[in-house]
Amino acid sequence: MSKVATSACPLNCWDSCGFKVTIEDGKVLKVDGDDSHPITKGKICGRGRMLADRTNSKERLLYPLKKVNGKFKQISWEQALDEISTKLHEYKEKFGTTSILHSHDYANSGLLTNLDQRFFNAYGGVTELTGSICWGAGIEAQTWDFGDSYAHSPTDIQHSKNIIVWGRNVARTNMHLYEVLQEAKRNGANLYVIDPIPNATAKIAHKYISIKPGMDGLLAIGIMKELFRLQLVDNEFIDNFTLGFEDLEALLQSVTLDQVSEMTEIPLDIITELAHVYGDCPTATLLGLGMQRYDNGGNTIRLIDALVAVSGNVGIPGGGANYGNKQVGQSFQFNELTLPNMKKTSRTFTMMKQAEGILNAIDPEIKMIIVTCGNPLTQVPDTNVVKDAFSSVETLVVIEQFMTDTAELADYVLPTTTVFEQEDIYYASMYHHYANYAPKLVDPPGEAKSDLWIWTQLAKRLGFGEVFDFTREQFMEMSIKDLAKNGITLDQFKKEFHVELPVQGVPWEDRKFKTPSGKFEFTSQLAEKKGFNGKLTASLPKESVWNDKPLAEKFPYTLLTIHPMRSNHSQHYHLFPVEPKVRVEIAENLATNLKLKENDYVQVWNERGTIEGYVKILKNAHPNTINIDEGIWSKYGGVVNRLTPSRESDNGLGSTLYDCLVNIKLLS
Ligand SMILES: Nc1nc2c(c(=O)[nH]1)N[C@H]1C(S)=C(S)[C@@H](COP(=O)(O)OP(=O)(O)OC[C@H]3O[C@@H](n4cnc5c(=O)[nH]c(N)nc54)[C@H](O)[C@@H]3O)O[C@H]1N2
Ligand SMILES: Nc1nc2c(c(=O)[nH]1)N[C@H]1C(S)=C(S)[C@@H](COP(=O)(O)OP(=O)(O)OC[C@H]3O[C@@H](n4cnc5c(=O)[nH]c(N)nc54)[C@H](O)[C@@H]3O)O[C@H]1N2
Ligand code: SF4
Ligand SMILES: [Mo]
Repeated sequence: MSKVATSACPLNCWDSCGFKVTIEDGKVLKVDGDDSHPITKGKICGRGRMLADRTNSKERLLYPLKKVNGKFKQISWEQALDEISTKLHEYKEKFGTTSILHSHDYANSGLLTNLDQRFFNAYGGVTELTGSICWGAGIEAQTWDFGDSYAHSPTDIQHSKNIIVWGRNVARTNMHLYEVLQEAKRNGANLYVIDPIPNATAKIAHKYISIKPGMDGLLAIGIMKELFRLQLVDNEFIDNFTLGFEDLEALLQSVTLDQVSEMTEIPLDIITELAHVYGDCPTATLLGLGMQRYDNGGNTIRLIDALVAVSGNVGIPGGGANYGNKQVGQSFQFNELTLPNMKKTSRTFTMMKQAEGILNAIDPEIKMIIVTCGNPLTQVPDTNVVKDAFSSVETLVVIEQFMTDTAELADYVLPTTTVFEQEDIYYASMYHHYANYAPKLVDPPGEAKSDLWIWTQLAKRLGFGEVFDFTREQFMEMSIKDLAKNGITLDQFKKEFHVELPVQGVPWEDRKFKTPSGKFEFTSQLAEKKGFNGKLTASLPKESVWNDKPLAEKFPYTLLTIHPMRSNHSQHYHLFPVEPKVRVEIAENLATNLKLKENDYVQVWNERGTIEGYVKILKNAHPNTINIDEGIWSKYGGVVNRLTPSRESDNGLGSTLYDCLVNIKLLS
């Protein structure tokens, strides 16, 4: 007899879907959408469905493994935990706790996943990662401008007259927004897509605007110039609720419209048209993460924020500079969960430069790395250096479900559970404001254990077992404690499975911003306090003809490495029925100029590395642009991050993954 249970998607994604999971004989048979979820409404993507295959896969890690003479050998949990805790104890005694690096990303959006931080804090504080490869620059940009990064609720978009999807690959990465866009179109809204690649969302847009990668800030400058010329700005908002307008004005005067058009490679009339669109409020701007993965990424998002502000689209229904929605995560009690006060010492490396951090660390050197919820060997830029770094330490421990590129390098691999094998509450601070409860549905295979069980066992052996002397239920209670004043309880989560969090649907409606001045800041006081120049600039990508001509002559094409359709980063490729291949997607002008045909085998390279793959011609993609989807494992020929730079963006310790010049040639 099969039964259907309610669950939730744990993947790092905009949508945070509700699931219905069919279970038979203690096994997950299939994963479908939960019709009753108010936002995701019964629809899920293939990555969500494939979580059944991930859970049942024969390739699951089932036992603790230890590398002996270069080969993995199965060991007992007892041995693994004893040996790892002994090392943690010895390293602490000899070199101090910061000789341990905790390398992680956000592969699981469960609240209790954060308990890894609780472990490392109680241990005394380790070397931690700061910043974010994912969205760091944009979050910092919005923090400088508004005081935080808040988005409008998904339903608010039905108030928009115009919608600009700016560097977000909605149909692929944020599927429920795609449906909302179609509905808004049916209700009469006009849809514009600005992107170097004419993605599936561009196909349903009234207008697709092809832009040279990394030039969006300049485009925003051009649109603002036209808004002022056409007198379509909101003077009341500028006069009463903003700071630093004179600096913005001076910047707008320093660039001509012809320069904007020439450098963004967008015709003048389109810039004017976009000014009319922004002036015709309410216009919603839906920002993606693509255009902030450049050296000038933070400034880009700030210029678009400024455009949204001067056009009067801040704090009104149907408007907004919608990027992250940090109000969602702010609903939970992370301090109680992670106990930052227990940390006695700490050191930080940035996520981007973790490899350099490891290789250059002195006093103490990094002796041990523990990896959770991340696969740095495929996902962190400049893979060749990452590999050197992760190979250089005495002890590498990876907590994983599968033998990933990172796990392959490990000294100890500890098998962990999937979403259906443990209870948790899931949320995403990206799009909607519902958190989802997922109970434990099946037993884990082999000896796989939850991450929490592993921390609990290690904590006991290290003498701080009491810090983990709570049940999952108690930890969940702890994380939602503050929501009690809104009448939200764990019982409600367990009964209803998705709970609406008390956040604002139209942020900044009261025109009270969380910046130091309380205003929207064109010139950021917070930035200045942190030692940056708080003014907006007309900065350009680093790997560009303007900033590095010799490099641009040697490597004339921009390489994007956007998120794959059917995999969440590196998590699904190995489950595809047909083995994945590296697809090198090229703009048509490259095919013509270099005489490349569909399926030709090519090499793409720069000074950091090289990759080979099969040509796919991208019709209407911006000239001189190449894309190779990120996430493919090295065994399938992938790891495109061998080519990407590990520089940090202009603010927020974000990434510069797409600020990457390459060359390409036909092989054989
Ligand atoms: N299928 C799938 N969905 C996912 C994920 C996944 O791996 N697979 N990952 C999830 C995660 S962690 C994240 S962070 C989100 C990311 O979600 P998105 O922000 O939608 O995804 P990205 O792949 O980062 O790229 C977004 C778009 O930016 C465009 N772009 C690149 N450079 C520029 C530029 O200079 N200017 C402009 N205007 N556009 C540019 C790309 O062409 C692409 O269409 O997706 C989430 N959803
Ligand atoms: N070139 C390029 N690189 C990129 C990007 C890009 O656009 N281009 N995007 C960047 C972005 S936006 C992001 S968010 C990062 C994502 O980077 P990662 O989060 O490192 O990527 P994932 O492939 O999701 O790998 C996470 C690993 O965590 C494991 N895992 C899943 N659930 C759990 C769990 O509950 N416990 C434990 N211990 N492990 C678990 C999975 O098996 C998987 O191997 O990649 C970044 N890298
Ligand atoms: S990956 Fe995203 S869209 Fe797909 S099921 Fe999970 S939350 Fe939903
Ligand atoms: Mo991400």
